[in-house]
Amino acid sequence: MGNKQTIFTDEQLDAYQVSADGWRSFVQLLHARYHELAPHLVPMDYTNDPDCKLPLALIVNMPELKENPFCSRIVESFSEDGMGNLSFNEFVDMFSVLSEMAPRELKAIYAFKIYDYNVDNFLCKEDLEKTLNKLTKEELTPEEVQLVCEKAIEEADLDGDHKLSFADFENMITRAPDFLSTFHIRI
Ligand SMILES: [Ca+2]
Ligand SMILES: [Ca+2]
Repeated sequence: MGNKQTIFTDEQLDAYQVSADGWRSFVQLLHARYHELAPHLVPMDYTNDPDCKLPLALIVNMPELKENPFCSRIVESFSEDGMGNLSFNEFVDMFSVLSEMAPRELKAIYAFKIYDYNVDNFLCKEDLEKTLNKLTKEELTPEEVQLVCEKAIEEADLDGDHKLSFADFENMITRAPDFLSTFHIRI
């Protein structure tokens, strides 16, 4: 089965102690899941890297993703065309990052990207408010959300510019690991 390991190189697999066999069964399992989403579109044979993509609407309906408040944004962030269509390789990348074999650092990079709604490479108060509303299923009042976000920024903002760079964000998730919890999905 052809799969370019775009996210995990052989060296990384070694470093994360994922065996070649373990990786192969993971990819096979994912291929079975990808295939069952659209049996008429997805070929069984991937030796020639077929040009096949599945739309976001099919992927976010998977039971593993359906309940995740960030499912569409997660899928979009692994989609090269930005529309949420995923090739099989992108599908593998996505579930690798979400899996428990992915290092925290890699999850953090994608979490930051997903929470950065206005794509300016910083998490500002508005980004965090949207994120927290989704994480807490809008159970907090707007005042509570505002307060929590202000406090989170105040505590994690190492350079004092009132927004979180990636370095600040890493500082935040060591204090508030819930911000990464939604990026653990077992397939
Ligand atoms: Ca932002
Ligand atoms: Ca900052």
